[in-house]
Amino acid sequence: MRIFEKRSPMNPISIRIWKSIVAAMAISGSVSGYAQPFQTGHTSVTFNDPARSNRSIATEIYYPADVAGSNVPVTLAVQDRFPVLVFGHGFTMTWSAYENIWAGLAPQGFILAFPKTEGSLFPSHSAFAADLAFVAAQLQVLGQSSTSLFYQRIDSMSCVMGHSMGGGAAFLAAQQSPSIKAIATLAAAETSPSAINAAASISIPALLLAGGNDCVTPPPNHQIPMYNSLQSDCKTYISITGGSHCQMAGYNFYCAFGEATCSPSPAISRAQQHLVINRYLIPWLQSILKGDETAGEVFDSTLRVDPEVTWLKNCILCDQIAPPLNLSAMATGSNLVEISWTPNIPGQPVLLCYAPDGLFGGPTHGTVYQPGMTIPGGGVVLYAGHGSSYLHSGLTPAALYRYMAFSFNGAFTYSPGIPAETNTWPENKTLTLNLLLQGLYQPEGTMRKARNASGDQYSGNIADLITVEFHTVSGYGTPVHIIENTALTTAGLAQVMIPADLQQSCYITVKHRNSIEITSSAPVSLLSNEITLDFTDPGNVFGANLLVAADGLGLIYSGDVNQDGYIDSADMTQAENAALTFTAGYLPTDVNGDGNTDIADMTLIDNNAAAFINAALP
Ligand SMILES: [Ca+2]
Ligand SMILES: [Ca+2]
Repeated sequence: MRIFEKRSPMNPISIRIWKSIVAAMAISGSVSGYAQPFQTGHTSVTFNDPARSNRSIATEIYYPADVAGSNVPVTLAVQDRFPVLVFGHGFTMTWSAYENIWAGLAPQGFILAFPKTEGSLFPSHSAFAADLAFVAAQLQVLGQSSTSLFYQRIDSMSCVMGHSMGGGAAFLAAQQSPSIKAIATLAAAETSPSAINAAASISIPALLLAGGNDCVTPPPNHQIPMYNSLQSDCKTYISITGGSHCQMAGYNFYCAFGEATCSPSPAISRAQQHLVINRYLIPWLQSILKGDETAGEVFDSTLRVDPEVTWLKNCILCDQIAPPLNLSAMATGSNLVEISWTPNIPGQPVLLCYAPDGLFGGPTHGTVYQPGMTIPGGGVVLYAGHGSSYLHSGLTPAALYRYMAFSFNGAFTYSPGIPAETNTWPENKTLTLNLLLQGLYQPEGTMRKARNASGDQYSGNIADLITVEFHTVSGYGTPVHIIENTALTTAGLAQVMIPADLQQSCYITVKHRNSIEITSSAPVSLLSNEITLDFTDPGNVFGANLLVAADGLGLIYSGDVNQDGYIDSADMTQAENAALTFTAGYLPTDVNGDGNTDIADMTLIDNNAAAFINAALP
């Protein structure tokens, strides 16, 4: 979504705010409100373009240094790489007219290159544009060259700039070169081929400065059509009230001569116009090329109250690079995590990364990331786009997954990250038990269905319910996992799902509402995803504590009505009391599960009590 803003007339409050801003700038001693940490270094380089018959492009370069001078080292005070600004001069003008530009920008941490070609009365706009693009590319090459002054000091963010004819040529250069990430022009002139037409295929961030009193390239015929033609998601047009064409630069005889023959004349001084230019150029370049949020905020807030300009724009710099909101990661399965977020502003794209080790770096400004790419410092890109959620699939069960999301703008400037993390669900393992209850037992390995007063207590082939417990070797007393209300079929089968993170070997215990508790003869390994245990084999039951039926199958003793681990007179008393009142229903005292507590149940209890049956546990 684009945000369109238009300047509204200044009200008294705005004027008051403006006066306080100007006062603050005066106190800080800096036009832009920024400290100027660097001196300006200078060097001259001649580039040769083999694609154009080794065309020679003499270029003056200005850069941040620790001491001012020619061929001094790039500043060692910081190790930063600096964005490159390639600047095209105006018609018949030389680079030397633009000291206001390099003296304003190099101390702020930018490298400026001024190609000196096409200074004649009959310049080729397209050749000049090719020179701008070529010099931008060659600065990148110098950044890779260990013998260069600029070795490892050139940032990947390149911007084309220019004044008048050079401004028009900057549009042509940006159209040709996808490696150029931004364009900023001063009183850009329509060129041949048309810069206005070129703008229609340019979508990088753009800043167009114009003079309100420019009679050489009047804004309605030059910069405003360029602004309207641009396809950029973030473009700004600023008209300096009373500013002129030639006052964008230092004094130049030819430019001044041309300007003197038309009207209106400038209504502000050259020095005043230079102040306004740097007021916006510096924070805009800091925001767009370096991702400086504070600078973006200064740009937006200054523009909003500045009585010395009028403007058009379709974006907010400071909000463009705030992180997305409400990032959440939620496991929706043992191998699935759903990550969702709210864009900081509607439609703003988001870069989502994950890092198995939890170490995240940050994306490089200007870089277009695709899923699968790694960001410097850590993090694999999962998603880059305008959506608001992502399903991360194919994951490891019961594992911690960590995420970081960044917003980015049309120049691929990235916000700080916002983190989220979650654990995937454990993967369930299956435990299949085979067991038979004495009270419900029928020959040939089957059981009756337990009944209540009116019929079967449970539907289908469920005979009754049991509880399955997992006890560790070191401490049988407290189960580490309990699964209650597990269905036991009439065939004696019970199946439970156990979490994948239950890895240690455990005694597996079965409890039933009126049977003796049993457990496995030894701890059972839980490493397999499919575990089976046959509790009809006395060899698998601790203490071989089963009643072996005539058919050879082991049955779990029934009759522990009060579940104290013994079948004795206490159980008998409960059954007897229930029987005396002819109690019907699904009750613990109904040991044979026929829905009534009566003499048949008491007989079962009596026989087991006589045999001193009790639980055998580790
Ligand atoms: Ca008992
Ligand atoms: Ca009964």
